[in-house]
Amino acid sequence: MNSSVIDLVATEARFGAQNYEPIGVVLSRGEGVWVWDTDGNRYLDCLSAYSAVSQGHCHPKILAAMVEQAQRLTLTSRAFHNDQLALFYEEIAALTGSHKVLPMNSGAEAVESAIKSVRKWGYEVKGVPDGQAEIIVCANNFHGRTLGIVGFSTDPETRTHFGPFAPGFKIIPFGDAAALENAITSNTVAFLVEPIQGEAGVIIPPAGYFTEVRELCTANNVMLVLDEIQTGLGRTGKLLAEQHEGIEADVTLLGKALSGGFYPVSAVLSNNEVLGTLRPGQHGSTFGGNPLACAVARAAIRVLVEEGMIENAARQGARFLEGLKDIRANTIREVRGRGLMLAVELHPEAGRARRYCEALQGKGILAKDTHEHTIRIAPPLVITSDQVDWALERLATTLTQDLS
Ligand code: IF1
Repeated sequence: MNSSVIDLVATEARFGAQNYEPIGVVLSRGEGVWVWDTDGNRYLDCLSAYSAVSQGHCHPKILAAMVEQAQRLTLTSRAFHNDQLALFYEEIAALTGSHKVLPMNSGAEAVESAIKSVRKWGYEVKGVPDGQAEIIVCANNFHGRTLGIVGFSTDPETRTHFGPFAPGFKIIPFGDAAALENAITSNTVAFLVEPIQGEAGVIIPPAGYFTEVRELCTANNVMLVLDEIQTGLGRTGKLLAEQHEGIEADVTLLGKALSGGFYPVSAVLSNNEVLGTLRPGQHGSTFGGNPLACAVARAAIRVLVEEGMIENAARQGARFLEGLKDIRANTIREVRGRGLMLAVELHPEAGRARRYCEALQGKGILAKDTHEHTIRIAPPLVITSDQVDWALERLATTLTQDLS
């Protein structure tokens, strides 16, 4: 790194809360699957900002939509109507088969809004006694960083010394339908779960799990809330990860790629019952549903569908997964994935996954480790076969090294 870049890193260290430990690269430009650092070195982005840049960096059509809207009207608050919100509602509802939409900003805000909505539905429609609503979640979940959400996290890193926490949540193992059945009571209002656990290391549940989950939720009048903030919008090779399971959630959460990485946009999508319980003044957000967010999200959804990114994710994801499975390396314990949501889990004795990510950086690939021994691989959904092969070559070289 040159001196000015070192100054940037030093300034971050001096002024910034140190809640991240970034890989040693300072990025200054992005286009498609590629990003460049301040020295002009090019990297293939295998993180996509945790699946928020699924459409590729700086997608020109999303940029154009953002610029056009930003020059006209950015924020009005929901005290007044604007000419983008209804169009966003219509397009996202048609795409996902939803009846009601609640626009928010961050993924965590969508999760918190869903928790509030299903509790309200529980009290006012299901008839759960006030203050006794229970929501079931899974161990090793990741749904965001707010106090309410980390209160039901099982990861000490995300919850230690942030208490006290809100009650009303039960934790069960992921992938175990019997555990869900045993946890449901007459006060259960919802089961909140990721279709594939991302942060936990791309954990895919057993075949048939979500079919049983859907049946149990329906039979017990429990709302199935699928957090598709990371798995949704093409990441797993289908528009929504639930489609791999042949089920439909009662409430679906979207974020990240909903804006193609240009702007924080999230949404709670539901049937009429759940979001229909909200009345004026009972929930809100300064920026939620603003015209700039809606214009960006409309463009992000449009290019995702019109440019065949979802089908490409399925095709290139299968190629990537097969290529990773073909790598013969003693360091690899397991390769997992669906679409372009992939992970390489290393044997503990191979050393920290971060060391391999640092070695990959030297070969022109940016990837992120999770939970010590797993390397996440999630490139933008616009990746080509040649780029997948280019990445596989470098991954094979790196993973056959012993960096313990
Ligand atoms: C960080 C993790 C990924 C999410 C799911 C809700 C949210 C996220 C399934 C909240 C956000 C981000 C948060 C970011 C890193 C990243 C992450 F490592 F933290 F867990 F992707 F796996 N549901 N995930 O994955 O959305 O409020 O962030 O918009 O906090 O370090 P958000």
